[in-house]
Amino acid sequence: MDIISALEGLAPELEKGLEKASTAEDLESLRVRFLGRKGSLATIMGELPSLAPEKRPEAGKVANRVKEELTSLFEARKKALEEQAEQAFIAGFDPTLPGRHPWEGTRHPITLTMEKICSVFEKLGFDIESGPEVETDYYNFEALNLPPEHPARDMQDTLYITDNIVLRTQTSAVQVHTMEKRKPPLAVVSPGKVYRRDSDITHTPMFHQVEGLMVGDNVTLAHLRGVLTAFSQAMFGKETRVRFRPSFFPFTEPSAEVDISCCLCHGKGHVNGTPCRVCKTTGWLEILGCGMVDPAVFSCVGYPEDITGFAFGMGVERIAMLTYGLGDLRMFFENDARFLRQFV
Ligand code: 2NL
Repeated sequence: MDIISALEGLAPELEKGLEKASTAEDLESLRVRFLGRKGSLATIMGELPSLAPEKRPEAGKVANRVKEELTSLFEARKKALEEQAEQAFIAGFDPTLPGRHPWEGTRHPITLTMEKICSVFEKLGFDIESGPEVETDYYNFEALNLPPEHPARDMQDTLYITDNIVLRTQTSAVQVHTMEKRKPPLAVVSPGKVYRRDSDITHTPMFHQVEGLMVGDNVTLAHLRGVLTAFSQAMFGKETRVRFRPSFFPFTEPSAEVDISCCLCHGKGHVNGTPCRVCKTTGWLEILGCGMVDPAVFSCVGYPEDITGFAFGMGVERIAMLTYGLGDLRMFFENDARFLRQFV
């Protein structure tokens, strides 16, 4: 066969191949076969020197035209395949489907609990105050009636930064600052992070606390009971029973711990005949500590001798566990999104 008809045969042959090609890989292997360095066109062109010199220009022209033809056949098929793919995509695409929504995030259950506690006290007339997590020994201990040699300092395993500077072990220091700044009467709550040298399944070195303080002329134990009963029922439900049990804190006298009737067994100690796992059958749950502020604390901040007040403190993790019925403190600190997104 002569070179010219061999060249002319390439385009029809390619057309047949392209009809069967349906993927980019098919197209590429055809391109290599026809237009590649060792492809059909190149092979035929390799025969050119065997032609008589006067026939070569004619064959060269045909070769160039065929090359263009082959190229445009490729382009046309490529475009057709792309359009086909696009049609297939459009056919399988439902523009009325709702979009995929990214998770917006939720507030942490500890944050939610702290906000709930604070909002109850705000409605009772308390102001919210915050302060530094790094405190001097004076604000964290001494102003709260815990002098350097006081045995109660051993009760709190403190994280010291220097001999004189500590990570606060309770948020009471905020209230000492508040009393230095403001004259009575006042009512404040101080939510925030506190730190202790303690770490096991029921203790974390950092946890959250809300403390409160009300000071004025003739603030009595009756006010303490009224406010904390109202708080307990707003937090755990109107039916909640509240009891005050004598206790001891260095900064209050008298002192008490507040128990509420168990939110799982409603104070019965058992659920359907089985011992209650939340209150361990006692029917009661301790939720906070409180008392009448010791006059020594008032004298530290220069308040008049006859002023009275009450104070209280609670652990937010504990309140959150009771509110949401959780058994394991560590869940609050693992930041597993599957846990966290359940709280709104
Ligand atoms: C608890 C008990 C309590 C206070 C905190 C306080 C603050 C001032 C003066 C007097 Cl400025 N007292 N705070 C009083 C009694 C108890 O906390 O069990 N907390 C987790």
